[in-house]
Amino acid sequence: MMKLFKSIGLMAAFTAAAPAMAQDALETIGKPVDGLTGFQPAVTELARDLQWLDGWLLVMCVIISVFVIGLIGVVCVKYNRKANPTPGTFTHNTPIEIAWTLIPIVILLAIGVASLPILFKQQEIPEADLTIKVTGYQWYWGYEYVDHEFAFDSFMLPREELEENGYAPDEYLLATDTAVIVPVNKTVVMQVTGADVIHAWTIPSFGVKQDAVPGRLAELWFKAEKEGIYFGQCSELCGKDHAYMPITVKVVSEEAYDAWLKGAIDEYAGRPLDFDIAAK
Ligand SMILES: [Cu+2]
Repeated sequence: MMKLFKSIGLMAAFTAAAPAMAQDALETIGKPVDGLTGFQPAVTELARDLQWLDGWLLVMCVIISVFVIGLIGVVCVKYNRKANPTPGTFTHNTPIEIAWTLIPIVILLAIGVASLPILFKQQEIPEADLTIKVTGYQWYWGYEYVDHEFAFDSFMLPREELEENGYAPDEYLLATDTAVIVPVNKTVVMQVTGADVIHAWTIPSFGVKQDAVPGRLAELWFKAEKEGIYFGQCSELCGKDHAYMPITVKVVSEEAYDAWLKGAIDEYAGRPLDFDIAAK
């Protein structure tokens, strides 16, 4: 009974505010924070993988850099004109040549073995629970929930409209009037294209970024594991308002998603919800 009341309440709340859903209890997770460096929190397996890969590559870079700088130091000290007045005249050293051929091969293998499976995981698109087509325009994003045949556009909110839409003042340049709403722990496939010039769709916390190229339909996928609000920004220079076409994604519970979907279908005119996304 409690559950019924809860879902009726949720439905009412989400239906009333379908186009610009209020924040409710959703936590803002994926956004840039002043003064911080590093990655935004990872909420998908893809993002965790690529952040791990970044760490692994950093380890390799540090080892190589320390080694090379150390060698330069040794040469400067030991083989300067004062310390070594008569330079050697030999041109070959077989052991060293074997070493500087084999060691880079091992390094490249260590990088390749670590990175290729991660790349393939991103590029091999799994079966979708939900498919959304996103189109980049100068200068906003259009979203089409292809399973439900409705679509809406998403524009950046001006500073003075942030508060009424439930966003904090520092979310200017990130928050949009409509958000992409997706259910938590579901595989979402985004079909990405551009209408005029090349844009790029990204959500850093999901570990996804894809160029939106006119005339091509690229795909990316993610499975967000944490409810919350996530932001991204167009990531391919696309003209004068490139900086003003951000991306807002809200990852919500399945009940909240279903409730939003009903409202959104009414609002944006599509066929009625005639299937259960959980059963798909
Ligand atoms: Cu752009």
